[in-house]
Amino acid sequence: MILMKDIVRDGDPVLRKRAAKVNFPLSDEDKKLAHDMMEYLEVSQDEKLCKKYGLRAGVGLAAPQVGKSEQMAAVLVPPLDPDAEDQTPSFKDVIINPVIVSESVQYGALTEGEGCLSVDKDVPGYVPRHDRITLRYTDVNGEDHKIRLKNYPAIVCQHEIDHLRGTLFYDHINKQHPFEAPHDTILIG
Ligand code: N9Y
Ligand code: NI
Repeated sequence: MILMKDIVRDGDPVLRKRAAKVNFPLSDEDKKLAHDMMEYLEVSQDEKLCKKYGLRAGVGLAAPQVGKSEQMAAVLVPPLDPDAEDQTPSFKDVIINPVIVSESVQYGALTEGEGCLSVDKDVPGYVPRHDRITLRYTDVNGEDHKIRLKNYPAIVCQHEIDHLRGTLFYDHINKQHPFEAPHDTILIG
């Protein structure tokens, strides 16, 4: 099981490298990596298990964050309404070789800014991203997907894809005016 000690921290060059494309069919090692990354998210989102294992709850985890420079990330976005009957996640999959094939002109940013499991310090400020994206990726079974995402799930996937390109969330924050976003940025969450 992936624990906090396994998560690579800012300063490690692996977080600044471009990750390599993943080949199919997946090797047993890549299958295990995909499984372990999703397991981390599931365990971390269970309040009791999160405490028990001393984790930080997360909605995404990219392979470079566990020291593997490969284009793979697990995403587990909880349902929008925590009290709804249907507790199906808004988005759940391991995205492999993901590519954003189109993006809205409209920007979006999380009201609270962003954090990262690989960044221990708080870096306040808006992280302007595209509000809507069309994403192409392959899943662990080798099946191709082309999906549209908006708002929070779109923000999460862009944060993960950034990890695969060597970018960290604070790279996007305006250094002089952290809470100034490009004109017409909608605030999310
Ligand atoms: C994990 C990040 C990814 C998200 C950050 C902003 C958009 C994607 C992550 C650090 C601490 C908080 C945590 C988080 C959460 C939110 C809702 C429900 C449950 C991947 N990462 N977080 N960032 N947790 N948990 O670095 O999940 O937002 O690359
Ligand atoms: Ni991150």
